Amino acid sequence: MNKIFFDDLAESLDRAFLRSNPIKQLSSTTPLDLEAAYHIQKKLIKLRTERGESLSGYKLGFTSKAKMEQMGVHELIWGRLTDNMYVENGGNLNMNSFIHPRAEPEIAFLIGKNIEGPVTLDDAPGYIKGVTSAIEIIDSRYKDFKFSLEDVIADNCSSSAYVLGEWQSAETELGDLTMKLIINEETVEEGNSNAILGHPLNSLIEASKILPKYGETIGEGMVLLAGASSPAVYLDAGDQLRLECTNFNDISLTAK
Ligand code: OOG
Ligand code: MG
Repeated sequence: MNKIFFDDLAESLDRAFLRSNPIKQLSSTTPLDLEAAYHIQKKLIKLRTERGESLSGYKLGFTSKAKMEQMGVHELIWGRLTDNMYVENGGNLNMNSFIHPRAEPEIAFLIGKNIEGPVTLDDAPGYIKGVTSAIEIIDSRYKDFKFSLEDVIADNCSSSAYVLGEWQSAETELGDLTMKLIINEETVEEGNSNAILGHPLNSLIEASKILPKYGETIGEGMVLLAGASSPAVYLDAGDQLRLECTNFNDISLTAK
């Protein structure tokens, strides 16, 4: 693998992010494999941490059929979250900092103990300090929000912002929750939390198997996003966004 060449590709994705100006898919000119794609993602996040951001957690993507079908990618992917991506519940999303942002409903875990290897369903509660519903804002740095599996991994799985509800006890039931995404008082997507790998807890189990293989620890205090239960929805300036999820208080966000 030509690391210097792939580092340059990370820089072009970073520029697209900084200028809110999309680029052509990397795969349209460069053959990429998974190793190269995750290498580019790592470098992309390094560029951000060198500017002062810090790693705040991880996310899984394509953990539901609805998302796989919407984007035409059928494999589980993972990306990194930074503190700069966090937006407070009830806050504003500055649309100028994005290219073509979309919102999607998620479940989030607050990690209570370092995850450094596979965790079983029985052990999982010992690693979870809290759970909540969440809204993820994804934004592709590629034109028309189109990409291959490798492109989207390189682009940090379209991660761009996340809003968390109030953390609740790790014992809160996460299965079979109705998750309604409401924009300007109209329900635009309604999903069920079991669409996420059968049960959102399975996302934590999958993350515990995959991330340590890449040398990543899902550290105590970090956030893990389980992946969306229904397709993502484009946002426009002025949109009032709300997530209603069984067992959790509503979350809201205004696109400015
Ligand atoms: C990739 C990110 C997928 C999810 O929850 O499935 C994702 C994308 O759809 O652009 O975050
Ligand atoms: Mg997501």
